[in-house]
Amino acid sequence: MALKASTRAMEEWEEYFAQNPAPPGHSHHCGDMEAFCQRHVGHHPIALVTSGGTTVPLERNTVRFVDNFSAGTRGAASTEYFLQQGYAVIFIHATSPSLPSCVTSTPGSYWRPCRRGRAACCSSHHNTLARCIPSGVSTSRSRLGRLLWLTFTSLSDYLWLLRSATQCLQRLAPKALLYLAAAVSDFYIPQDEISEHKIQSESGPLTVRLQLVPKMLRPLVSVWGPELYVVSFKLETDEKKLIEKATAALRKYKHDLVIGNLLQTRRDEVTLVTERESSLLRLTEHQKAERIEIERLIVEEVCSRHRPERGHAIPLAKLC
Ligand code: 9Z3
Repeated sequence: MALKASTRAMEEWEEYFAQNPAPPGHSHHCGDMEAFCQRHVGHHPIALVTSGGTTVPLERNTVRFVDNFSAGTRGAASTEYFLQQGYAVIFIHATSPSLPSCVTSTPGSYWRPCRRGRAACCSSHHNTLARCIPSGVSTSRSRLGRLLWLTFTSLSDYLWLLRSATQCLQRLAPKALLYLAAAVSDFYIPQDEISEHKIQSESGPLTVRLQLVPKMLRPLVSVWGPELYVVSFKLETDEKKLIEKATAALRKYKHDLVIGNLLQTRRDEVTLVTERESSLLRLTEHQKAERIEIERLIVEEVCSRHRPERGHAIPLAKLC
């Protein structure tokens, strides 16, 4: 019997990956993630933490780009608290092209102090200065051995890493979770519309038409990592929209938890939205005086809900 060729139309997210090639060094990053997961399987639960804002280039030889706001604090601080909770962490974070590169002749990675009394992680391997992470970070060997950090700049770099990391962690389910704190662009310029060279100002004011990025949470939950515990963040600036939008995201993508936050108050309070309830997590005045970070409360809450030692219950909706 002759095999019938597949006539299935490509999903939008598949087209995105077909049109936007993997960034240089991607297979190397995949190898790092595979090795990291192999090392920790059976010993530690693993969290993937994404952090920082993606950029969308306006030119292929990029001089200008559109950025998503994020200082990277949520992801960096949360990483530290996941480590404290005994998780191994793949920390995927934005690197700013404006930061100086951190070149060291010493192989491997190390910690060193940087601005604002915080500590920065540097890696000769990735040759970049990473985002700051909270002071008090342990330099103990065991903790560093539980951290793998990889960097991205553009939206496309981020999505390639996200997909590969999710597929890698799926093999460790239910002992792995995704904690998606990166601020990811909803808009981009497709490859066939992007200017090759620097856009010239002689032609007058610039009009840019950005297309919608396919919603990647959909394949992430249903195809790449169906058995993973998935936490996404919803960022709004209008208080009236927050819960409604967070609930809508949860219903649409059928993952485990949406953490809603307002740009203005994100350091002090967040709302946890699940299928069953929504609950406010807010720092008390006493906690603020004690300099307790909201990320500590968030991560403790996420870990108690994930409960990797028992395996989290997969919502029925995910299995349908
Ligand atoms: C967040 O909401 C993060 O909590 C923040 C953290 C970016 C506000 P900072 O880095 O701030 O500490 O300065 N991330 C937003 C994730 C995101 O882009 N979500 C999408 C959306 O809101 C849906 S997946 O539409």
